[in-house]
Amino acid sequence: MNLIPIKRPQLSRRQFIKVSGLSGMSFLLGGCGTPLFEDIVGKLSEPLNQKVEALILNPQKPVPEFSYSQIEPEALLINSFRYTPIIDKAKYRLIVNGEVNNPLSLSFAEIQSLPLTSMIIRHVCVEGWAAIVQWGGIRLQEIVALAQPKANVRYVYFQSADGYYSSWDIASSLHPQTLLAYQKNGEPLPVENGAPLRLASPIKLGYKQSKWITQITLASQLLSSRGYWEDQGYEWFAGL
Ligand SMILES: Nc1nc2c(c(=O)[nH]1)N[C@H]1C(S)=C(S)[C@@H](COP(=O)(O)O)O[C@H]1N2
Ligand SMILES: [Mo]
Repeated sequence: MNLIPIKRPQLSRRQFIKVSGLSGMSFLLGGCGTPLFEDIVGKLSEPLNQKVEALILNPQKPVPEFSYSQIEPEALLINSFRYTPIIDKAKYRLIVNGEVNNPLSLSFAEIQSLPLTSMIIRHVCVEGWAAIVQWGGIRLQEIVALAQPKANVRYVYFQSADGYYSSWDIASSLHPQTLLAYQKNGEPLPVENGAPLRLASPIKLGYKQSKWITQITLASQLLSSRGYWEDQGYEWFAGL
């Protein structure tokens, strides 16, 4: 599915250094060695577009979390509309593109080298079940910031390896508890639950929590294809 007419300017090294605030450092994103990648990530506090910066610097109110003893390891049912795609973590790439100045192609190792956030939240499926789960992963806001979004970004599209797709508003995407998770209840994320990478957030219903994410596209407009379930009449915002 082709969600977004992708306009992807290839910045020169000079331009990249300018927009990202990096200086005097050689870099290569997408296939770069980890030490260099860490240097780039270390510069995340550099200027971003104002709207994104405001949402990150004045974080939205966190949803209260649960304690370890409240985790319900058996309650999270597998809900997959199709098959379970098996993804080789060694070959995996997370593509981040669309309305960004710095398109990304991140390996699983690079994603894991970013700061790990853990949270214990309730997952709620519209089919009438819920589960308290611990998720560990990287905040989506870190990935968005790394990609240097343009000022017109308002939506985030997610594409999954099983053909699933969804879209979120930018504010929910930048919420401090919206994670790209690769751990569940302290263990590596099982493949049925979306390994290598899935969304996990206490502010949206289960069908917004895309599993097996391969591509994140920042967009200025909401298109007619908004999500697998959303396009069949399920509410788009789906807030909890
Ligand atoms: N790629 C993909 N993501 C998906 C789905 C799916 O079918 N494919 N189902 C959604 C629904 S409806 C729910 S409730 C949760 C279930 O997550 P789980 O299987 O890890 O419990 O995944 C969501 N993400
Ligand atoms: Mo669901």
